Amino acid sequence: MPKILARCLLGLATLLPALVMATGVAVIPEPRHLQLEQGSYRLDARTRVEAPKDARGREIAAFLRDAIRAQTGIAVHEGAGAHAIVLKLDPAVRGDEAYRLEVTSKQVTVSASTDKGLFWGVQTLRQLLPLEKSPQVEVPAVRIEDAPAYAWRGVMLDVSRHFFPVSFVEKQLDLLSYYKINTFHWHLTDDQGWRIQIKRYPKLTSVGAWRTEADGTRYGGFYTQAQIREVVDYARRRNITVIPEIEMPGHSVAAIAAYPGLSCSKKPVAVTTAWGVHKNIDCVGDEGTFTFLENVLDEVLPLFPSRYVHIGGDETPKVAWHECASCQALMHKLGLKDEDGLQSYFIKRIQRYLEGKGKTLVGWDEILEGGADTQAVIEAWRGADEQAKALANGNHVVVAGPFYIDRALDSLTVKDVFGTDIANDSSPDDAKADAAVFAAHRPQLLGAEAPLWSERANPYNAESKLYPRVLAFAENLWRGNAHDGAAWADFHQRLQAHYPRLDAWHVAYGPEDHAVVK
Ligand code: TNX
Repeated sequence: MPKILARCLLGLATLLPALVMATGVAVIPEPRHLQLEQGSYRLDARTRVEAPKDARGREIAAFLRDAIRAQTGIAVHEGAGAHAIVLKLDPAVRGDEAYRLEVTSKQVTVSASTDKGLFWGVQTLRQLLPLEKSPQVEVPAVRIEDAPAYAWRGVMLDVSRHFFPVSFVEKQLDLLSYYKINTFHWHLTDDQGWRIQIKRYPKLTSVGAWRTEADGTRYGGFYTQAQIREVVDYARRRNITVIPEIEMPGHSVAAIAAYPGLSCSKKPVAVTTAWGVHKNIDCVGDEGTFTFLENVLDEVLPLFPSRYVHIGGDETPKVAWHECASCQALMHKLGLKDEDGLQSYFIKRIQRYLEGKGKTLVGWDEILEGGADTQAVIEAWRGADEQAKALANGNHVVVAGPFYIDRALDSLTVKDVFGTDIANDSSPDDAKADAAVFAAHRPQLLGAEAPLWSERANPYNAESKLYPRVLAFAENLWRGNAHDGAAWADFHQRLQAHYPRLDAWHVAYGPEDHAVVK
């Protein structure tokens, strides 16, 4: 049975709620307040888009006009007048990303106190437009007041284990932005490939971006700095901040393959094809390592306006440092008691360097080992204990662990992603102790990220892992409340209305989990 037909039958069987059926209003993430009104707005060639006259205002208006044209075929022009779509800055709409959207039979108004809010209002408006090519379409009359619960709503893409071309990345940015994801974490380096051009160290890409697979084929790729700039700007236009990740001191085999002097042994190695954790890491006892990394960061930072820079810091076995004379000498000189202390020294030194350039360091939760500076943002991936530790230490935290969308669809269901409440510890064991910490440190919780690690993901199957789970993730973070059964049923109904949109964009989304399809 064709997928579409199966879905229709399923939809009928479970009875779409009256709202979705009658009006076609199915916004994801669900707005905080949505009031359906009588009537509709007729959008046709007479429609004009009026926007703030500054550069960003015009850009947002142009984005909306392009989107309307792509979806309906209607060419709307810039300009004022009766029957317009008006985008306006209004300080009364409080909140960094908040917006108000009013659709009446006479006019559409998007108001916000920031460009960000205006843009999200536009994205909601796009979801209200019917998916039909026609010289005139009806937009249902609504009144929406909306704002997100969490400021950091991110998706991470690992482009090292498998490489993803710019066209793929940009298509995902379109989709993520449609669902109000505002952060794209770009995992640009790892053991199996270095993917960002660094002009001072050309071997990082001539050597580090390529590996020889078991069957003898050469696999790899990288982005030039011009391509990186293009993607960062593409994201900016869609309200998405791109955060680069340059892994250190672990997950660095590709860099060491290019420049063996980075390691403690200084021995030549190949870019690895083996997944997992590698013992060959950047040498902390060699000043040259810091010179190298600072020079790399000097080229990376100007490409990314983001305040945040991710330096990895995960899965760093310290045997190489244990066996290295200069590392041990440094450890004693600094009065550190073990290699965890050395790691902490390493991370703090890089952090100071970044802070000197006005940046905030982000690292995986292993950077807590040996002690982390409170100004670092911790990305918690190993569980509630680490999340609690980071919060108790005073750090800002981004939660990743429950949202590993590289996992198989039956081990992390759409419903799991939807239902995880990052502000509460759901692990059964020591939940009580952590719950108190979670509650006491709630303001330090910035939000969450869904990482797509790519050992088993590539441009051909990645969309089936990302979607529809990203839609559930986006709603979880935008709404930020604990989700009961009714909320899930409601989301699931709205989700059905999004498949035709994803189809229209040729998104190769995956199936829902068994529990839902049954
Ligand atoms: C652990 S999560 C890693 C990654 C792997 C992932 C999945 C994290 C910070 N490190 O290097 O890709 O597991 O295998």
